Amino acid sequence: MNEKYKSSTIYQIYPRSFCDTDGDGVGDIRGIISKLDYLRDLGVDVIWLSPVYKSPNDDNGYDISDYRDIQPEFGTMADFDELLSEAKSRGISIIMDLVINHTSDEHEWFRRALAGEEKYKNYYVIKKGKNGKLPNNWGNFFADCPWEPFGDPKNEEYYLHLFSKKQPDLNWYNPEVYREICDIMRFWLDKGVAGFRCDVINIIHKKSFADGKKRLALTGKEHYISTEGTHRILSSLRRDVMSNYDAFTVGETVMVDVDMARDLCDVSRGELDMVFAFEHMECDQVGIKWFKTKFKPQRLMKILTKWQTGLDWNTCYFENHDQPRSVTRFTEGGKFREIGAKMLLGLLFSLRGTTYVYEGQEIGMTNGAFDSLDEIVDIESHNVDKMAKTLGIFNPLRWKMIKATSRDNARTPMQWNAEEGAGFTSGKPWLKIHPNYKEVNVERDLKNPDGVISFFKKINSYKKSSETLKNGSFAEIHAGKYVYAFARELDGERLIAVCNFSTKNSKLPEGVFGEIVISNYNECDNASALRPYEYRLYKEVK
Ligand code: TEU
Repeated sequence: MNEKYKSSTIYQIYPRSFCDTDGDGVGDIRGIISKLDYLRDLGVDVIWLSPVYKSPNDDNGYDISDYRDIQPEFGTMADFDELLSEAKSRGISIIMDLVINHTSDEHEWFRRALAGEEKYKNYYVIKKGKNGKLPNNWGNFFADCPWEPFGDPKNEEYYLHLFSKKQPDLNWYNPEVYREICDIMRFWLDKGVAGFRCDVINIIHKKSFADGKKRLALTGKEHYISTEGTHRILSSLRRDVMSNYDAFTVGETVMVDVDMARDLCDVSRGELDMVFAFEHMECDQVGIKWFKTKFKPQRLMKILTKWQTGLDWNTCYFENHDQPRSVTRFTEGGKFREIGAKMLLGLLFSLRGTTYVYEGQEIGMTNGAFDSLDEIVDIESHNVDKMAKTLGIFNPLRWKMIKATSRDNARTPMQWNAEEGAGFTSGKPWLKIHPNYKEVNVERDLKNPDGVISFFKKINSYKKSSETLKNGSFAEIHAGKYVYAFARELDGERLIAVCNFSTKNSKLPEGVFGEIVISNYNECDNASALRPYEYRLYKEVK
């Protein structure tokens, strides 16, 4: 991978929620174009664009019905081309979301399969039921049954869908599928995109369809997580496609441990360039993500250290379109919202790896303010509610679970200013705008020299200019109940990052010293106490 991508600051845009220019309540490509100067000023090098392809929107674009066309709500291919060239002229590259575990059931391949064309039937995973029963006992990511009757129920055939029933899984045993996907990748790379974020990429190849070991969630996963078949496909994609372009891949790899992640992005194996792992996103859950427990900073620290020391190159992220907002999740918020958001950014940029931020994180946007399930759009949340109901869980508890964890928490429209519609839309927004937009918005934050954006720019440009922060080694110094400190070292230069996850002062741990080069408090002092949510970056003075 070209080194420039490794040290890029990558900004994820969820197009539906970013900026709407035609008043239909849904963000669009022209909206993104209108914010390119803003992104350049933040110091963004690469945009990861969540899906903009044609889609019936069962899963907000992660169900693609045409990989070579643009969703009309978002604009046209001409708009996309303009986005690419306008971004390029500002030094910004774009990576696309590559969703190839499944297509939409409205994709032409699936339609032709349903119409009886054998060729296309073989593009999908279609299995016979067993004596009136489903093909196997597997579970589904969206709290559904993963098998749906295919065509005439008399045939007792079912298609596999690990996500919604409008997202049939592709059959990666079929070389035609491989060829089609290679062509799709070349189509976008030839246009000039800088690569792909590969959706649930480590589950595409299923090594068997036998019953799985019974589990609370995702029974059967041992048959498809990071299989040898997936490894083979990934190295072929590199050889046949990626190696011909100046581009990179980042895989969304679910349920991986450090060893699996290492194999999936090992340079000598030549598969992915980097991976998103999830263990740190699970630090506040018991078993499954819907069972949240009180956030204990030390658990997060331990997991971060484990990955920083176990994997040579990490992706560093605290947010994306599937996760609750980090400032709500990892800080007390309220009066600590801004300082907490800055501390989390300080920590994020101090870690070793490529930094990924999600739209709104640069102003400390919070979880959505939803009052009931009626305000939630996300299919996963609705399915979970249904399943929990059938298990006899009462509504107050169901709603508590969904409110804390729903993916819509991160999908509320971007808050640009204090006007009605938050500067996101002049129409009716597709998802409720957080009522705090009057205080939490880009325009207001930009005016404040101590705003979150100003700190974002500071730490981002420091990282870009510091070889030590970019490439230095990582060593934990302290991981206490509230305070985390670690060193980054290169060619004799030593930087120490320290942060306090408490609403109270905490003692500065031993081994943290030097000259403060960045802090999220206005007046840096070298006192032995860290203030609430204080972050400091020290440079050792020789
Ligand atoms: O997500 C895959 C995934 O496993 C989870 O992060 C998912 O969001 C869910 O919470 C599982 O419980 C990717 C995309 O990021 C997500 O938006 C899509 O819905 C999904 O794949 C299917 O394409």
